[in-house]
Amino acid sequence: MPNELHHLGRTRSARRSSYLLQTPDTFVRTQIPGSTGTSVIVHVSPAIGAAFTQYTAEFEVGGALGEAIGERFVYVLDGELTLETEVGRHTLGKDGYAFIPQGMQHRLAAARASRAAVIERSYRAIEGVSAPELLIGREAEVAGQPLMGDEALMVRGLLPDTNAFDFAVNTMTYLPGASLSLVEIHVMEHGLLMLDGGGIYRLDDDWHPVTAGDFIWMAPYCPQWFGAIGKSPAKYLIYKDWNRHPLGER
Ligand code: UGY
Ligand code: MN
Repeated sequence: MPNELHHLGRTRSARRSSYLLQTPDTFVRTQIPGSTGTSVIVHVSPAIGAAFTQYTAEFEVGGALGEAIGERFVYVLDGELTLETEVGRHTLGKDGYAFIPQGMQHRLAAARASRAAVIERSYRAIEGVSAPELLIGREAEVAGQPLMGDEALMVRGLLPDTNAFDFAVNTMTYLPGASLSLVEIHVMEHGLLMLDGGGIYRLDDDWHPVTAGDFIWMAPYCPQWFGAIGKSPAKYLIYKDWNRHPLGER
């Protein structure tokens, strides 16, 4: 879509070796095999060096997403999706989510026009630990925990923090003026979708204004910090690889 920011080739999007900031004016839609009536915006994939893929799926009425290659996490941004698996049928409304284990046959279909954040990766099994099972939830029903005791920054862990899971997906909600208490530098990579509000994201040695709708990929060890600005809370959905030995395959 034409956008004023594009006048003379300007955009807030930025691609550096340790991160990608992708703003909606630069989103390009494509299709993936097995899907019908559904476009995807692939935000990150192994093509950029990530060990996972994250995309936004935009479903027309009756649109559907086919099988996943690995394990799949789906978070409904708008609309309503029906998830059919061998063990039953579930309806996911806005803020509803599902974890679908690797190898589980399923179909995700839209009863009305819908959008969802989708994360997929190859599962890293641990000997002696049972693989995770299908999980359905609603973000609003997950209890928030203050990050390092900061009541102005609430974290909701959407998946259980057990060794069965090899990744975490959390929401983080910042009251206006709240910020991370440190510049984090860690081995885990992130896929981050801004859901509400905005602020300033420090990525590596750069500071970027960010707002709802933006996507960020942070490579392992990318220095990162966020401060919320504005009169309403800032909230993002964030993926990280988790609970695995660093010497294993990524
Ligand atoms: O979980 C995290 O690493 C999170 N605190 N990182 C972030 O918000 N950039
Ligand atoms: Mn982090």
